[in-house]
Amino acid sequence: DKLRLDPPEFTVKNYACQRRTPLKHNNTHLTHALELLAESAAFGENEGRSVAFTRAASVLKTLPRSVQRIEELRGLPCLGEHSLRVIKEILEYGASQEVESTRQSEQYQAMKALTGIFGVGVKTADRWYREGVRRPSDLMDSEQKLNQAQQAGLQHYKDLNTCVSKAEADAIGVIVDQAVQAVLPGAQITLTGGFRRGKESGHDVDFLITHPEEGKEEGLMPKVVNWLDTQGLLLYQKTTRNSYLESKDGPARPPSNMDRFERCFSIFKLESQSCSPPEREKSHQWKAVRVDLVVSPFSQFAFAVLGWTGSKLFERDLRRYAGQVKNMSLNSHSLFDSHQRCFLRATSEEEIFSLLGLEYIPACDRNA
Ligand code: 8DG
Ligand code: MN
Ligand code: MN
Repeated sequence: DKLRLDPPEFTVKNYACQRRTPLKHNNTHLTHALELLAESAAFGENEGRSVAFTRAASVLKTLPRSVQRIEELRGLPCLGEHSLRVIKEILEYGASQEVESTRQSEQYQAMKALTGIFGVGVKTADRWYREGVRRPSDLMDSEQKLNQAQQAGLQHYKDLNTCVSKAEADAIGVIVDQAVQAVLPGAQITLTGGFRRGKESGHDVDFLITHPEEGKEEGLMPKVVNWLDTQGLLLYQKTTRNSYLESKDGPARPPSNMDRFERCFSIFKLESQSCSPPEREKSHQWKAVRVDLVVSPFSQFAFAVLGWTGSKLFERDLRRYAGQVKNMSLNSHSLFDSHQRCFLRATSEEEIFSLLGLEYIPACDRNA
């Protein structure tokens, strides 16, 4: 028929790292629905299904205008039968029954609330759910054993579930820079994560720390953390040391896609910035804010920035592209060419994209 002969409405590349995904797009009503299904699948520990919905949403984020008819999606990658059915229903009726019933379900709501506690993952939340826990407040007077992270998460539940603004992220940046300069002059900090991609708010603030003289950064994290702690700026912190092993031929490859930098998961006590006096009296004068700190050797800095800027799907596809298309292995430390059997050095993100044969995608267009 005639429709079949028309050229596709849109063309979209397969991997998220091959396309530009800006922060603002034209299909939020569809992407929110698909992302809710992705979240629900993750709660059910069905990662494959979760990634499939996330990919479908991500493809819609790259389209230059809002989708009106399902036919316009013909030929697009990553849109499976299930995603298409949901999209079609929303286009025709304004909502999807599956999405709405998931949103209303006791299990989804409980899992959302419980995994919203810092330190609580899907496995723990699911176990609690099966034992009858529904809300964070159910944990306060229960027998459930909580580790230190979870105790802090419960204590600061409200603050940690309030978005962090860019202004708050910048204020934290000033503090982190002070701490870093105090213990290692000349060290450099870089804002990574969602804020580097141009987000105006986020669930935490991510920083990467390095020093232009290789080796100077060793053992830096405990000193920074100690400085912050002494100033009374930390409500919680867990530091893990660098477990990255150097071998003769270059850096050894970590076994998983978890990286091996010195890092710190923390909760900052951020003094209120500019609340008007009456507002200050109502509530406490500080806010608990999640902050991730990572220390990278200078030689790995470009890989670390690329790896910690996200989005998560963008990172996943960068690695998948490197492996499947280029026979290379990419992580936050290095790029290994399996064919030439050697590490490829790079000192900028641009260089890494180029080594992968990819067009450079700036951070603001990595919101896949
Ligand atoms: P948000 O905080 O505003 O919600 O968004 P985000 O900044 O994009 O999310 P994030 O959870 O803070 O993660 C930021 C980036 O950090 C993301 O691209 C994934 C990356 N990241 C982790 N954990 C690890 C890890 O263990 N290794 C590596 N290489 N990257 C990680 O979150
Ligand atoms: Mn973040
Ligand atoms: Mn983070």
